[in-house]
Amino acid sequence: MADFSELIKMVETGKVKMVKELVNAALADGVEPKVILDEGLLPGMSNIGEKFKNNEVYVPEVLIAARAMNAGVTILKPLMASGEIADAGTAVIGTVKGDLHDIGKNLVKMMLEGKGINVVDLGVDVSAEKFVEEAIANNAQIICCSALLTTTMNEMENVVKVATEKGIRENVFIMVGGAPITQEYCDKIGADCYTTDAASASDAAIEYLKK
Ligand code: B1M
Repeated sequence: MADFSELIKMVETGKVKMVKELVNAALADGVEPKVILDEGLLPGMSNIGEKFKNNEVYVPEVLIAARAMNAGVTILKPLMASGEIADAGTAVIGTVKGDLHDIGKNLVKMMLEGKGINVVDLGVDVSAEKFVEEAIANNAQIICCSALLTTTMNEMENVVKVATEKGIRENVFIMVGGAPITQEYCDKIGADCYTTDAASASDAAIEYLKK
């Protein structure tokens, strides 16, 4: 069995060049791309997620680790069958209508990808209708809404309403988060899950997909 400890460390510490070299070396040794992904790249990202959750590292460290993981994924992607690279499930993610803050949303996206979830990033200023249309178009099991403004967070309630109107409410897990969001708010609007940080969001998402 290949030893991925070095690759895991290089992802965690954001060493893009070393990650590329180690991924290429593993491929040259005949290791399956999916094994490199599951046992080298994803655990590296998962480790940094745990540290981030425990305030042992901060946003910049997560961003550089994600960049390193993506450098490895870019090498593996063309070598893997479609669906193999992120087969845990699909989530659509965005920052709600009227809101342009995307740093937290991008962190949640990276953590979800770090769990092997396929993420469709709708960007910022996303209307409730767009969240639901894209969830349907991409057969997503999860909708992730981020909001940083008290003036925009109410669009999350519309996401729940539109999902109900379009008949997908029972089949989609609606996750909400961002600085002004609370568990109480999540319950009030009838969303499924509130988490305080990106790593916890990815834990909750993968737990839901495994059920
Ligand atoms: Co603005 N901004 N901003 N801002 N901004 C805040 C949010 C604010 C609290 C600052 C303040 O007044 N103290 C305030 C909001 C007040 C309120 O509504 N209560 C504010 C304001 C008022 C504004 C403007 C209105 C300012 C103006 O123009 N007068 C304006 C609004 C523009 C708009 O969106 N329409 C504005 C603009 C901007 C910038 C463009 C300059 C910039 C955004 C750049 C960008 O995102 N690309 C900006 C920034 C950077 C901030 C602060 C300083 C930092 C936000 C941030 O990125 N934090 C912020 C003050 C602060 O928080 N100290 C502030 C880091 C990020 C990692 O945290 O996004 O909370 P966060 O994500 C966390 C969790 O919340 C969670 O995970 C992350 C951690 O792991 N999380 C989720 C997030 N989404 C989740 C989803 C989940 C689960 C967890 O499940 C789906």
